Amino acid sequence: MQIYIDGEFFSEQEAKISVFDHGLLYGDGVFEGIRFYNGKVFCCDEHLERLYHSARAILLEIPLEVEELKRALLETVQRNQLSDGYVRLIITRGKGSLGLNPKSCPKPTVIIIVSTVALYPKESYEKGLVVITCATRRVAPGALSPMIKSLNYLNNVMARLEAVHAGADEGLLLNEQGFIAECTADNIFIIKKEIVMTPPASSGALAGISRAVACRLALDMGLEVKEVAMTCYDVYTADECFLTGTAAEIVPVISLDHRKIGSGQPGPITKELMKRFLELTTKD
Ligand code: PXG
Repeated sequence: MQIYIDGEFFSEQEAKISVFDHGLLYGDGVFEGIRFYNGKVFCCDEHLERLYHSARAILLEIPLEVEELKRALLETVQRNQLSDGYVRLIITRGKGSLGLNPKSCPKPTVIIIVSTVALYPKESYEKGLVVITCATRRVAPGALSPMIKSLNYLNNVMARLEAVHAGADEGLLLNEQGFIAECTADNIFIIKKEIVMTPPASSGALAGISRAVACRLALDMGLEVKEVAMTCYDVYTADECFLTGTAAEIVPVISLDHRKIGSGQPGPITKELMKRFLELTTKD
């Protein structure tokens, strides 16, 4: 593996950053998880735009113009000679002193890692996921905006642990008001009477890039698509449910809190969306 750090390439063994990097010390930084299919980076411009917005929101100036960063990303992908995989683009606050003031960090660290992608097992796509509602609430927008894809994932990690301990495949996070925000690294959708619905960003959801793709595909199918604040009741009584995310793509959900959703099998609209998503990522 060839890993990019601040303009240079290193082997996996040689790729190292300082223990004084505030990305490590404070989770001070932002990232993107991006896929490439057949050597082509999927939704590259959308991911870069979100990265620059996340950085701007935390007053972190990425030391490269967007086109320069894009070139570095494409070069890292090419050097790794994988046709399908995953890119982790990370910008940390950089090396500083102990003490959380970012002013002690003169230069952000730019890291690009290319790897094979760890997906849900194939059977999850055929059988669907078992999801539980977590007691851990999604971090409140007033504490840290869930729109920022930051290096602070402890909230999500705690929720994922709850799901693991419960023997579930994924965990659903509610916001402080009890409305559904998202899963630990995926957005959630339900379908009811052929209307495709997903929580708005204001409920605590990340503006997912796969979420936007799924909305577009649903519109192409002639379906109505709505952003609506929803509670667990809406999922329990939905006809279908699925998750979207860069790693997961589109994956069906068959139960929430041990209650069957719809027929308890991946639904027909979900399956059609999965098929169309696959077409999108396999076309050249
Ligand atoms: N919500 C959260 C909290 C996420 O972290 C999504 C929704 C889906 O967004 P996209 O833009 O991917 O459709 C995410 C995405 C990883 C990893 O390595 C995490 C994500 C994406 C890729 C890799 O854990 N999270």
